[in-house]
Amino acid sequence: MTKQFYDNFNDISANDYLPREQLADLQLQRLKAVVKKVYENVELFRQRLDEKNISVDDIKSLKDLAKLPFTVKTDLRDTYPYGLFAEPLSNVVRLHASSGTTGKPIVVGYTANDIDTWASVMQRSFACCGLHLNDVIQNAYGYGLFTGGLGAHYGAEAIGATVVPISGGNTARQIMVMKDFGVTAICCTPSYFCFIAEQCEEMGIDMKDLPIRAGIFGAEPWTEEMRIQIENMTGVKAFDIYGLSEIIGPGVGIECKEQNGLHIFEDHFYPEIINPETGEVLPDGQEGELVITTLTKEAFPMIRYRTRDITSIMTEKCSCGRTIRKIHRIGRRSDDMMIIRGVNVFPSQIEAAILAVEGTVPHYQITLYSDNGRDNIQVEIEVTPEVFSDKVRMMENLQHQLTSSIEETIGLRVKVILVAPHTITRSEGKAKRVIDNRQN
Ligand code: DLL
Repeated sequence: MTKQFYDNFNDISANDYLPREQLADLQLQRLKAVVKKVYENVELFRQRLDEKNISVDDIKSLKDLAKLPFTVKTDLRDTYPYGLFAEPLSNVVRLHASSGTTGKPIVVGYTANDIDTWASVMQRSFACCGLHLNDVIQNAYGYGLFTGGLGAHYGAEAIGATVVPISGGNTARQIMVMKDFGVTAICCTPSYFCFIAEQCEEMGIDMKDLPIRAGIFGAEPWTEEMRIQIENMTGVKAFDIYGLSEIIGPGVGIECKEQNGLHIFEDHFYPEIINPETGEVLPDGQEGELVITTLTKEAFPMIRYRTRDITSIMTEKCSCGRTIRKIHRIGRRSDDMMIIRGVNVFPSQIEAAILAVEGTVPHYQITLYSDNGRDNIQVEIEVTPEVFSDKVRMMENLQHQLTSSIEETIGLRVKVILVAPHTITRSEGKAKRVIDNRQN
């Protein structure tokens, strides 16, 4: 299968470069087919379309998509586990699940064709950031119900690269493998990569001396400041990859060599940006909630899925030549927002403010607490061993700079605590940046 995919590679990636009208024709044709499929096979979608008195014949242009109802996360929970599947389980060859914060996970299914589609968008993702069959890809996304591991695995094989399926964790072994196997690219969360880089440094290994040249980082929000730190520290070019289980897993979008916005594989995933309050579709360039419709999924098609991820569709053409549109990096989710004394704050703003200050390392923990009924933010920030010496003046100075940097960014004065190296819990997957200790 691997070789065959690689031979077909030009055909598969051709959809990255279609003239826009041709892409729109393809999208419309696929949209009609997917709406027909969900109407015929998924009770919830049929009920909702009937309630709105909409039939497949009402979809005459891509604009008509706006007539269709949204799908939200609770729809997936309410129909747990298989209620939104559009294929019988006998046609489903794989299940994945996303744990979420409370209760039951959401379960997603794939037919054999869906697995091929996924491998193909991941293959296009790797190609987009310059990987090819000579690469040795260390896949440190978790294998299992999480989509990261197997999603990246199939794509890496499809491109003909050599895959090291190491999964997350066991950082010392990750470093040994990276060094001994001649790894040229790594896939993991950006926070886990920071941990690996730190361990490397402590073992006296300079990543800049190793052949590793690219990192495919995603599954959690991260900032431009984090990219700069990673690239400067390790010499690894850091690419942002986006995806979510409900749509397919990783491979919904990725950065190209420009590293400025993520191309969405629009022939499979139709993006819209809406005003999260009113549901109104916003024009390209305006920020809002990303809504995605899958155009080709068989087992688990999604119509207008509200991702809660906040971004905008970029209006400028990309110099890489791809015609598929780009979104700005996802810095926040609508449900990430902390409201502190009436001010809206996102964790990514705090990360950007910390990393903008020279001498910081990307390990921090945000804690919300209440003090006499008033909400407050505490940010523990690790400092380098050099700073965490007995030079009290240096520490005081840094603490002051960090407090000001955060205050300038979010408009609130927070409690900054500088902590010793290795105090903050490291993540091997998605980092938990915020702990909420407020009494309700
Ligand atoms: O995290 C899929 C994935 C795996 C993406 C590996 C990239 C790499 P879920 O666990 O369902 O799926 O979580 C999806 O994670 O709605 C975003 O809020 C967030 N997310 C994913 N990628 C990014 C990114 C996988 N590059 C949720 N930047 C999404 C910011 C991201 N947030």
